[in-house]
Amino acid sequence: MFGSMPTPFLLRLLVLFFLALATTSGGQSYSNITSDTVLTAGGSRQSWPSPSGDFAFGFFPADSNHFLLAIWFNYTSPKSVVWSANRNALLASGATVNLTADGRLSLRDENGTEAWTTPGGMNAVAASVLDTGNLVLADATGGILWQSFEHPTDTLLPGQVLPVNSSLRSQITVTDFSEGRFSLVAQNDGKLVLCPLALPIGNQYPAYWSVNFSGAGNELVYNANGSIYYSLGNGTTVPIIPGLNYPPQSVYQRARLDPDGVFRQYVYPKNNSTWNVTARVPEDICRTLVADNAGSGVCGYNSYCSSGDGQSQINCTCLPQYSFIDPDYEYQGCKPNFTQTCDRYDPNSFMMHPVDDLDSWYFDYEYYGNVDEGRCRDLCLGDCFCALAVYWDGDSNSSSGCFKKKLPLTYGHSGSYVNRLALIKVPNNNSVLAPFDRVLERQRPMSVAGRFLLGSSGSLNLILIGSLIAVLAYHRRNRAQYSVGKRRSLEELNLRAFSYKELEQATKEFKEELGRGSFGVVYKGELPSSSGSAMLVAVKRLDRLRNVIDDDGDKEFTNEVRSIGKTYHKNLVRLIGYCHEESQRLLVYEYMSRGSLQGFLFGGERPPWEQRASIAIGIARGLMYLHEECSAPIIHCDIKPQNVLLDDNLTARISDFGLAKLLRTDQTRTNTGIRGTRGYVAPEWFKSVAITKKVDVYSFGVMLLEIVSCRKNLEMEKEEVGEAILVDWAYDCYRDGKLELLLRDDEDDRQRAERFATVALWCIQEDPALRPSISAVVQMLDGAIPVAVPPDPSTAVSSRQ
Ligand SMILES: *[C@@H]1O[C@H](CO)[C@@H](O)[C@H](O)[C@H]1NC(C)=O
Ligand SMILES: *[C@@H]1O[C@H](CO)[C@@H](O)[C@H](O)[C@H]1NC(C)=O
Ligand SMILES: *[C@@H]1O[C@H](CO)[C@@H](O)[C@H](O)[C@H]1NC(C)=O
Ligand SMILES: *[C@@H]1O[C@H](CO)[C@@H](O)[C@H](O)[C@H]1NC(C)=O
Ligand SMILES: *[C@@H]1O[C@H](CO)[C@@H](O)[C@H](O)[C@H]1NC(C)=O
Ligand SMILES: *[C@@H]1O[C@H](CO)[C@@H](O)[C@H](O)[C@H]1NC(C)=O
Ligand SMILES: *[C@@H]1O[C@H](CO)[C@@H](O)[C@H](O)[C@H]1NC(C)=O
Ligand SMILES: *[C@@H]1O[C@H](CO)[C@@H](O)[C@H](O)[C@H]1NC(C)=O
Ligand SMILES: *[C@@H]1O[C@H](CO)[C@@H](O)[C@H](O)[C@H]1NC(C)=O
Ligand SMILES: *[C@@H]1O[C@H](CO)[C@@H](O)[C@H](O)[C@H]1NC(C)=O
Ligand SMILES: *[C@@H]1O[C@H](CO)[C@@H](O)[C@H](O)[C@H]1NC(C)=O
Ligand SMILES: CC(=O)N[C@H]1CO[C@H](CO)[C@@H](O)[C@@H]1O
Repeated sequence: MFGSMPTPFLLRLLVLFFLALATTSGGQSYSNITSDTVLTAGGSRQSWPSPSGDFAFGFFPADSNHFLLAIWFNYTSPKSVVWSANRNALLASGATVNLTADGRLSLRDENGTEAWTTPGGMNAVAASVLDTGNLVLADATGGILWQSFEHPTDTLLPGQVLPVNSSLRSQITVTDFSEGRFSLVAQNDGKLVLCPLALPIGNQYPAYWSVNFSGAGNELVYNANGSIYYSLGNGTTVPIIPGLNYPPQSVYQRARLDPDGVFRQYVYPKNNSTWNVTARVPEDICRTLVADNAGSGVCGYNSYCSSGDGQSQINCTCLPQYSFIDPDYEYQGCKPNFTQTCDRYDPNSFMMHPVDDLDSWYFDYEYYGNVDEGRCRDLCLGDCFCALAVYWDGDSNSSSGCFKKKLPLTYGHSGSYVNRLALIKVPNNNSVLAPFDRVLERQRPMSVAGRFLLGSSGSLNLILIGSLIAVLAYHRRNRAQYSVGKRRSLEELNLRAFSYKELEQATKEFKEELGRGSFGVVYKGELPSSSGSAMLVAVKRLDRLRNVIDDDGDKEFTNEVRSIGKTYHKNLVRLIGYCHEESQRLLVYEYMSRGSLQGFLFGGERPPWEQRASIAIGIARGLMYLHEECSAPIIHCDIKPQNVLLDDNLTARISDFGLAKLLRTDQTRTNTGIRGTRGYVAPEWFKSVAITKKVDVYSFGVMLLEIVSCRKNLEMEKEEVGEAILVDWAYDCYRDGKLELLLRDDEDDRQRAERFATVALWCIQEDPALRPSISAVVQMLDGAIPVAVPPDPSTAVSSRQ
């Protein structure tokens, strides 16, 4: 806030401010937006101009139906946003902004819920956007109470200052305004740093560029003549960007921390041209941003960075035969579109694709000196772990060398300065792709996605979310292939297509919420039926699918609904119908009166063993149907008690299957379901091994332990350290012959309870090859086949690998 700023800063700001005001707008008072004016997104009055019209403030169309409350250059082409209030949560048309009676600028969504506001207690009487691009709130005497210049997003304008403890944050991609991966921070210790951030948490990695002066009162200043400098508290200035070769009045200018982590200054001559880059920091981010254990680099994994002429954003390119996981979010990296496994590895199926001047940092695992290029190529080709070799010629100072590298590739960079030859392993013909694709049709393992993410350290959530996205992106493609030539209409499957209106009525305008999952909110509804009695339903509103709304997404939705609709089993929640209208996507399911297994197990008293046992078997049967019996096998990917519902008869019904494929990149930032799922996730998500149906077996095993013990898989408040993690404790109990600690009072059927616990220990083997298939699980639970003594889940390794 203004009042808390150090005095010299306040003075400087005021001086800059009044100078700018005097030169551009003749010192008038700011009276444009008063308390009786309302701007409406999509309405007739959406924005206000600055006096000269150079800037506008109001609702900026961020995409076809979403708006950003923003300030932008209104004469440039394209119009460039310089500040925004709601970059992480765009609003739909009908949103409003006005100056409230108590003097706040208040942004409300289309339902009138406040989405953003300036602080209360200021009693501003007017707001105005100035010709500097600054939005100010003023009191009756013209005194400034609040200004957007003090709350920058990713852009600085002439006259603007970045004081201690403030920062710029880049947007995530050129087209997506939400908070991205880089920050320019004027640190409290006096340094000015550019840092990468670990998404989605946003914690700061080490700086890749910095101005190292300690001391108080340092700040970054953008002078009206176009120079940008770091002003030290003792009066010294450290130049960062020198200034323009243009008369300042003839150009628009701005400096922005771009999505690729480069702080660039742009000018736009007013005689209508384009934004040109005049200076940038750092000079070449592909060479500068390197740090061990700090993410993938500017570009994502398995991708490489090149800076081009410096005018545009840096360029990320996938390795040959690799493709972007999501072309709209290139930073998420690339996946190989082939597999390489050590199981029956055949070097003759591969070749080495040479790319000049390409290298990557880290993940070297073998080095050979004094070898020639041919030898380097053969060393990688013969090694089933090797994804890439980097070779360089010797010279008078050093000998030639060869590095073997494994996936994922990090900090890939390319440019004439590199002087190394990358040899990339790719399939040499269709011999690898063809059988693989056939396998995909039958069982769809997700090996590629799993292997490109190595979860050595760092944020578990990040990796988890990343892998999920990778898997789903991959999965999605397979589904598309799968359904070619199977064009059947949804109606043929007895699925009912509802209109949005019908569902709105059925749910009484989405009044009663039944729960929230990773895909959206579930509401209770009541459908009129021909017999006169009403039928209860659960209506799931898929609200996290913003990006899916395009042609591709439409087809995808239809495909997924079709595949879900084809499933029919007494242990699955049945899909009754769907709604697919404009941007609305809803699914209508049978209503499950007894809620979720989560509530059943942990909601109160320990339920009787008999009920729990039949629920466990029911879930296993439902899963067996998904994996092995339905026409298009489905890996659930998110088996957990919240996703198992119970009907009137306490029959277990698996829900949310088949939905994983609809999940898209929006999830990276908005998903909260993932976190809750953590304890159920199989370890191979974090390793470079294939992701198969066995991930569901693992999750089922964790849940089975919860069912037999009636406790959650993580109980951090447990006094005994050894008991906090159920899967570890369960094995300890088993090994020590003390399963009664786990099973407690289930005396009457102790033998069966112990068998269930033992089956669970097989399911949670870290090595997926040791886990039984779900059909074997069903047989063991039924007592049809004996259960062997399980090895320690965390140490055993199968002999097959
Ligand atoms: C805003 O105020 C200025 C100065 O009072 C005036 O010239 C301009 O027309 C006003 N803009 C609008 C949209 O009323
Ligand atoms: C911005 O420019 C457009 C023309 O490109 C114009 O229609 C609109 O009125 C301007 N907005 C403001 C707030 O002046
Ligand atoms: C501003 O908008 C809010 C919500 O739309 C409304 O309650 C309030 O009365 C408006 N303020 C003025 C001064 O019109
Ligand atoms: C506004 O209300 C409608 C109807 O209840 C709802 O669909 C929509 O999601 C709400 N909008 C926001 C931004 O909450
Ligand atoms: C910056 O933030 C730190 C920690 O919050 C605080 O101790 C310090 O006083 C702040 N410095 C300034 C100049 O506001
Ligand atoms: C600033 O200090 C960091 C280490 O603290 C160093 O890596 C960096 O090169 C320094 N930057 C400059 C411009 O001296
Ligand atoms: C201000 O501080 C910087 C770094 O501490 C130093 O290099 C510079 O000489 C100082 N300037 C003055 C005028 O004392
Ligand atoms: C711009 O202004 C700054 C500070 O007044 C000054 O140091 C710099 O030399 C000026 N640059 C140009 C190109 O005029
Ligand atoms: C902007 O860049 C383009 C291409 O790099 C160049 O042709 C043009 O002259 C530049 N314009 C200005 C005003 O510098
Ligand atoms: C990006 O790099 C690729 C490969 O080096 C090149 O084909 C492409 O033209 C580059 N694109 C741009 C915009 O520089
Ligand atoms: C594999 O990637 C290449 C691009 O490197 C692409 O041309 C090819 O079509 C892809 N193959 C498959 C099966 O997706
Ligand atoms: C010199 C020139 O062509 N100026 C035009 C630039 O564009 C704005 C609006 O886009 C026009 O109003 C100017 O006349």
